[in-house]
Amino acid sequence: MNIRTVATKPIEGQKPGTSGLRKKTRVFMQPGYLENYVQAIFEGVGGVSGETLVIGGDGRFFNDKAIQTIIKMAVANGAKRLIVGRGGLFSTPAASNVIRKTGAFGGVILSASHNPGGEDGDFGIKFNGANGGPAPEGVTGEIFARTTAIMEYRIADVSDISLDAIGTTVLGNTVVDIVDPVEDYVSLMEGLFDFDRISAMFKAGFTMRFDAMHAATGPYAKRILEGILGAPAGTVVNAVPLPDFGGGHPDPNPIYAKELYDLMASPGAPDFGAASDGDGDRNIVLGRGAVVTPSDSLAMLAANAHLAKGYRRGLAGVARSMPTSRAVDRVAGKLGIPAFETPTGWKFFGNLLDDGRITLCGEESAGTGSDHVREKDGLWAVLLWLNIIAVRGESLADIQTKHWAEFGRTFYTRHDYEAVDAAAAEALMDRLRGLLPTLPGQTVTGLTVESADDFAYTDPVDGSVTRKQGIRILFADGERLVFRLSGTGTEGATLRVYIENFEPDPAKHAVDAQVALGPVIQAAEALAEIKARTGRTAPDVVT
Ligand code: VG1
Ligand code: CO
Repeated sequence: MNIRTVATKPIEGQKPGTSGLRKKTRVFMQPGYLENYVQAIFEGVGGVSGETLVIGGDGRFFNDKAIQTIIKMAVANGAKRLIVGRGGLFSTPAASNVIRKTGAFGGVILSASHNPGGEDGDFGIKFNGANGGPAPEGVTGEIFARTTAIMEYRIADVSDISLDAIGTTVLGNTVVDIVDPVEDYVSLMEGLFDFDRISAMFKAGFTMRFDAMHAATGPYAKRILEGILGAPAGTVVNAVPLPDFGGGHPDPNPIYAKELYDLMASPGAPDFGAASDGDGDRNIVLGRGAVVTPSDSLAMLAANAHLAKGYRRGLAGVARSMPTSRAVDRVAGKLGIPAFETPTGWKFFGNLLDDGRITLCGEESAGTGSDHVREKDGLWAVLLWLNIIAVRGESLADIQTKHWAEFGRTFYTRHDYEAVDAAAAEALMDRLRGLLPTLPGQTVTGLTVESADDFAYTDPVDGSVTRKQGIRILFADGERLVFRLSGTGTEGATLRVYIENFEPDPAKHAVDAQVALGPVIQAAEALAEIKARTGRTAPDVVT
């Protein structure tokens, strides 16, 4: 077998963001671009010679071609064993599980998550380490450093291997195993949840719709919900992963999963609705006539997790990303367990999970997970919800109303301004940063600022410090505003404004969040001058 060393040169713009490297698919398809980054990964993680790697992605356009290239490069870089999901598919949480279960050195996961796919869409790649989680900052920094100095990459001259049949191929010194991507994940879920109780609930007539959005979760949801738990055929819709996600945008938000939201608000709504994103790590859950924010979902899961067999002993602690609402903190307070606040991005939960300090964690962006893997896990969250509903015998709407009555309601919304001029967005953030010292004590559209800072995080396990993670403004009456720029967008900049207010009085809970948060939304505009500085009159996406 011939191994080629190909001369190359550093390519600009390969700095990893919140979740690996994300670019337009056509950028990744440029000759040598993917190869450059993959070589930088292999070197940045200290070499893969003699190691086992898990490889798979969400099935989007270019997934199959990229996997062939990565296999050939892993062979050329001396990998001992490659575990590849059949068809090149792995949901992100399933890949995390396989890395952990097989004791692999790490994995290469191909996905741009909830971003649209296709030749004109987005593509992404990231490295997960031996714990199954996204590489921490130190490692992504090393990888980036390699991209700025790389002069050559290595690739084996072998023909493509078939990804469609389960089996083993030997390429030089490397064993390539094509495996069923669903099997191990199913047994993990069986160990965590009371499948008999959930199937009894379906048998008794409980109805649900799961929208897989033509993305990675389809085969997992079909096998577990319909195949094992006995939900009627047709419960899982859009279950076949497609390279362009059926032309849709695999983001389970009210805009892109509108059909599901409309169904759940209609008279013919099933008992429960759920959807996941492109790579299967996000989830959204809906009740008949009830919308649940991801922040509230995290809080309610924390309050009820002990009802499922895998969490019967209770939780060691919980964590949320800084912009996630503080609803879960109130649950932790009542349970007497620690609550951690981390920067945005799942990699920051890794040390807390590995060290046993937390059991459950989540983000406002529709991500919830636990110590069972090192990624957020969409289907896991749906199964935990089903388990809780089966045990409590109550509707999601009732569980939510009771939760708010017990803990108070944290009204929450996120306003996104997408594809904003990057310089204008940076200038807006810089100006806010400059204002920070002057804000405490000031009154903004009737709200008094209590404190204001640019969030910095010191990892309690390894002491590493991460700065500039978002502008955080707390007001005297429990309102909070957070401003940050997205690290996953591929066009211009995306400004995210996170808006929240706590309301203890149950008599004031049955109000639309946009209405309840009106004054805080006004304060955001007054402080950041979003309209004037971005030229936008309204957010592109409201969640
Ligand atoms: C967004 C979310 C963040 C999430 C990240 C990856 O990042 O806000 O919470 O961790 O996407 O999600 P940003 O930087 O655009 O705000 V996904 O489902 O990659 O895996
Ligand atoms: Co995702």
